[in-house]
Amino acid sequence: MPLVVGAILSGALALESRAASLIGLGDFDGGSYNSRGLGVSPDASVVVGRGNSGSGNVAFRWTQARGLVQLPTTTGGIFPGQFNEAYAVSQNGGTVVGASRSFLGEGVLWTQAGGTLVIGCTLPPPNDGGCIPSTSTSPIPRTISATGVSADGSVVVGFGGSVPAEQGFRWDQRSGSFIGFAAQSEAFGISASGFAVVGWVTTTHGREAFLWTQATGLQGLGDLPGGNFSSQALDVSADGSAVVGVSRSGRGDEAFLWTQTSGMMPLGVDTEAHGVSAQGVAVVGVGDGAFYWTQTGGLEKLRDVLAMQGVDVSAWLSLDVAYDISPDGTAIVGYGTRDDPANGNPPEAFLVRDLADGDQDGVSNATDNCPYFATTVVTDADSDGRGDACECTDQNGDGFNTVADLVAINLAIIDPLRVTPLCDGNGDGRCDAADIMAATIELYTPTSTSTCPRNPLPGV
Ligand SMILES: [Ca+2]
Ligand SMILES: [Ca+2]
Ligand SMILES: [Ca+2]
Ligand SMILES: [Ca+2]
Repeated sequence: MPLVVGAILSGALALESRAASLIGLGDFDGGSYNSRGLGVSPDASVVVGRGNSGSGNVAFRWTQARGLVQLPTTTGGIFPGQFNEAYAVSQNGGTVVGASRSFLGEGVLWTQAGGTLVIGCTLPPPNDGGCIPSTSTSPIPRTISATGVSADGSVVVGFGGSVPAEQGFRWDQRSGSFIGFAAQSEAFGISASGFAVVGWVTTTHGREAFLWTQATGLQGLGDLPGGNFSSQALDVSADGSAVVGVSRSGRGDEAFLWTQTSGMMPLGVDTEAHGVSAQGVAVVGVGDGAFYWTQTGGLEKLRDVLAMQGVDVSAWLSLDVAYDISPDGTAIVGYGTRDDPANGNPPEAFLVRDLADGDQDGVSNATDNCPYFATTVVTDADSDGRGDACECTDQNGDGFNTVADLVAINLAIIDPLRVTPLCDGNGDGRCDAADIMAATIELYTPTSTSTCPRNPLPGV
């Protein structure tokens, strides 16, 4: 009998979500103790950011197995005052982007296979250290920060040049296409498929947050009512539908959440939003410490949310800033203050994992087969692990990816009234011929490669 009971228990446990946890990522030996987590991969297995070693400020890539690993600098060494930071990481954790500012100042793209690729320096080959040559009318400036990367690692956004002549850019390695946004602009975020980019541009009013897509071009997002005109977008959701950042209102600077349907919404006085999960369900940033915002819960202290979920937060005096949240809303990174008076209560990078019900739909993480879309529907007609409600390219809505969907997508291209949220199978925000290709790949290699706003990442 005990064996039977044990079997039932382990079966039940397998269906339960793992409890939320809060992990300190430590710092390198030597130097001051000061690290921060700036970006997290969708499955929370890789965190990137910066720490401090005996040689100075260094960029890191963290995994559970290897801990903090220092990323190479563009100069090979580190010298006092040098600035190295890793900002974002691709879906499989293999591509990291950031800045490594020597006296020249270069953007960096680190890949596990290809090593370090320096973006934007201007020395001619062969002394260019692997610099990306300028291939368009808008030359890649020398001083660059690479701030965001698409899920497959192929499209990089950031900004180059120095104030006040900085310029935001989007660089597509596949096509070589380099787009420089308006003069005096910066780009900070990119959607999973790379079709949407956010940042800010300088207008006659002042700084204005923008959303750029291949279909619509540059769209100003306005600003919060009251106060001076000022807004900056700092992140876009993986599906491209929600933008967050900071704007000036009549009450001061406030974090905002923007969506096409609701426009720009203030989240609280003296806050700044740095990250947003798919479809704008959860927003993280900094206010009076790291905050966590949801439609239902409003603005909350991240530390309180974790404590409510039973996480032991006693080793931390405070969680100070949250910089990124995973598309499914279950992982958050940033830095906090350790309760360690003997060592001066140092700041340290943290990773929150397995936050309960990341997409806030009442379905536990373990049983949620549409983790990027809030729905209580969990039927999965074709048993591929992806729920019917987020079965991208299932344009006819029967839960299966079949030839009938190729026909249905064709009809939707001709008659836009027929377009469903599942038509956009390549996740570029449009229902067109490219989605027939995505549907065909899904049909013949059924590994859930298609993407759409309800499931913006392939293969999951
Ligand atoms: Ca869900
Ligand atoms: Ca399915
Ligand atoms: Ca179908
Ligand atoms: Ca599409």
